[in-house]
Parts: sequence; structure tokens; C-alpha cells
Amino acid sequence: TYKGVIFDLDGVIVDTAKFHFLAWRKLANDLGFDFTEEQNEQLKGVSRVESLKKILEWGELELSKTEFKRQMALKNENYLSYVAKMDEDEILPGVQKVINYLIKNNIPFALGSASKNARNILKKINLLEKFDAIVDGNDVSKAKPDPEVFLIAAEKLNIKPENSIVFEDSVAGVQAANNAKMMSIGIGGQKTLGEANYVFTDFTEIDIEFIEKLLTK
Ligand code: B16
Ligand code: MG
Repeated sequence: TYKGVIFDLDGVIVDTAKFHFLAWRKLANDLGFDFTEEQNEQLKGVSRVESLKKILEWGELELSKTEFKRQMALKNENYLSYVAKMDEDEILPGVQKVINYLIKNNIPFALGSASKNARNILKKINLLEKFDAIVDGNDVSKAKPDPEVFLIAAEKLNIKPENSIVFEDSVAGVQAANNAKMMSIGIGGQKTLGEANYVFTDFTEIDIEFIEKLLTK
């Protein structure tokens, strides 16, 4: 039986993926190349450092350590200029309904995100205080698909990994949940997230009865 829920942030609770894409793309363009939305899929759920490494490979560029750090800081500054404008309206459709259900039924839930900006974003959308635990890019040493982020989250919720449900929009994140032996629910395309136990296009497709069944079975 399932006793708690772990949410990814970008692409699950909010669509900050679009801001990441804009900011990374500007960085690439400033460096004299471009990449596609399809390539951008590979950046989802992946840490800031690993994302920049991938992008530089695509542009066949190498940067010095100092320049690498500078570019990462510039990207984050640019990204945060989008985050600054966020409010509750950015919570993706259907998400609030599930969160309300969990709160009402005393089911613990945590955040399991690769982002170092997670707390900042949750504050902007007024959800920071609602989570029983938050594990983000500042708390982990191993990036998804490593299960670390979700294992720490389950531990903080005081539940076993096999009793945890994970909502994820990225391939790396679904793999991380599977590696942690948790129930993985993909949010996005079946084609991309086929490894997940269940896949839904978005939260409006998820019935509360479906969640209820998992949590009371
Ligand atoms: P930051 P998630 C991930 O968040 C994003 O999907 C990924 O695109 C981003 O590079 C990563 O966070 C790091 O974010 O630069 O804000 O630390 O999907 O795990 O919530
Ligand atoms: Mg994500």
C-alpha cells in the first residue's frame, strides 16, 4: 500500500521548464549556436552543471572553469528574472486538487526536485508551507536517475520507498523513482515516459479516485 507522495517540481507542479529552455537557449545563442526543443528534453530533471555540459557538447564548445561558472551564473540570473514574475496562477491545472486531497486526508507529501531554486519557486506560488518535506538540488550529491533525491524525501516523510508514489515529467526522474523502487507516475507523453508505471498527459487527466485507490488499497 502507498502511504505518501513525492512531487517533482519543474514540469509537474509548474511549467518552469519553458523558462529553463528560454534561458539555456539564450546562453547558447550568445555563444553562437542553437539547439532544438527536442534536445531540450534531455535537460529536464538534469542538474544545472550537467545541463551546461550537455549544451556545450551540442555546440562543440569548451569553456575554462571560470567561464563555465560565469555562464552558469548568467543563465540562472536570466532564469530567475522569469521566476520573479510567477504567482499562484502558474500552478499547473489539476495539481491543486490533488494537493488539497492529500492535506484533507493527512497523507504526507514531499518535494523531490533537482532545482536549487525550488524553495524560491514554491514561495512564489504559495505552496512552500504546504509540503511536509522539501528535498532539492541543495540537498543531494547525485543527480537523477540516481534515486538519492527521492530516497531522502521518503526518509523525511517517514515512509518506506516501496510505499511512496512519485510524480515526474522527466525520463531521468522516472528512472530515479524506479531505481528507488517507488511507484512512478509520469506526467507527459507516453512515448517519452514509457518506463513509468502509469503515464498521464497532465494532472487534469488524473481522477482523485485513482489516487484514493492507490493510497487506501
Ligand atoms: P536549477 P526538477 C530540474 O528540476 C529541471 O527539470 C532541470 O531542467 C534543471 O536544470 C534542474 O532542475 C536544476 O535547476 O538550475 O534551478 O538548480 O524537474 O527536478 O524539479
Ligand atoms: Mg521535472
